[in-house]
Amino acid sequence: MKTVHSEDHRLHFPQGELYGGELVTPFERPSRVEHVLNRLRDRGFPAPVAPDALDMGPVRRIHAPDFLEFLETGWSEWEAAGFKGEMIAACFPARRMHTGRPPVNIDGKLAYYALANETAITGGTWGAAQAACAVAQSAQRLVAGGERAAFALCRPPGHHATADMFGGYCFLNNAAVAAEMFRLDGAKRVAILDVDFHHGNGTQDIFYNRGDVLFVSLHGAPEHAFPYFLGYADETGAGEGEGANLNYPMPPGTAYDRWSEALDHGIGKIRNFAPDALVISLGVDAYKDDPISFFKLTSPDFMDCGRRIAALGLPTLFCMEGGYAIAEIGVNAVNVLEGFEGA
Ligand code: OKP
Ligand code: ZN
Repeated sequence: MKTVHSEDHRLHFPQGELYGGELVTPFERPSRVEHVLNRLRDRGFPAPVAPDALDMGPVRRIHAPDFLEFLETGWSEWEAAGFKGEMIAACFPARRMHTGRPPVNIDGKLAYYALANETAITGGTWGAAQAACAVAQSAQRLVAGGERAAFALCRPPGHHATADMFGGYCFLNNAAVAAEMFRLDGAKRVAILDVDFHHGNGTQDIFYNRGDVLFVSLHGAPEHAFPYFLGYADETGAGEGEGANLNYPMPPGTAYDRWSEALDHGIGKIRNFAPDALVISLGVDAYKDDPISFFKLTSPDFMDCGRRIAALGLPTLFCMEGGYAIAEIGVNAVNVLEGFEGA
């Protein structure tokens, strides 16, 4: 399996993440990628290839023009306003305050487009987000061109990003853009399976009204886990998309016995949906020692997960999402790929 990777992910590395009332070094950091690259090399995977230039066409089908403009120009507006720190939202259009009008003031704009305030924007963020999306696009083209599977080593991740909000470490929804590209390439139906510990609220929201893209997510129950307000089992899609959204929220302490039951159930739904392509939002933060998550998967479990995904027999694009047990992220992510290939 080929990997697509860009060193431009390094452009995004804020100094601070607001966590427990402290500014800490972000959990989502560049060294995550180094560990994955090292493991790929150690396990004999082909050397990663660089992506082609980002095609904004499919990005514009997923994200709103004003949001893209904010990502592109926000940092210079922030600097021009005289702010000295990184862009961290300090307020939100919360319940009963949202009238859908983006402010002109950059501090207000930041609040408008943010869905959480752990995620800072820096001068390099837009470049890195574009590179991550280009990585997903190039890997999608490999699969659309006939490869059985490809690995998009995206950083920053994407599944929390909605059409017009960033947060949860995400800016552009890489997996959603890739899924849309499969549709543009002629796939009648596409399935997205999100195995990241966190609910893929952005991906869910983007495709919620569409029947051509099935979204299946396994995640920490929203009562207990970020993003807290979405990811319940009764969110099943709307309109044309009714029945094409499937959430498997699971409680603290969930181990592979229960998690894999949900996985098999979701895989069965994907099989019935009969998609022409499969996108995996590959987060490995369901790992037992992940510092910000509460599932109990072991490293061998990830290999088994890859095996079960392979049994679908679909052209498959893996898009990297989360995973914050830095030393183990390489083993866990590559185990999914090896399980897939060995099946
Ligand atoms: C990104 B991905 C608030 C915690 C916020 C953000 C987690 C983002 C995870 N107290 N944590 O899905 O791995
Ligand atoms: Zn996650």
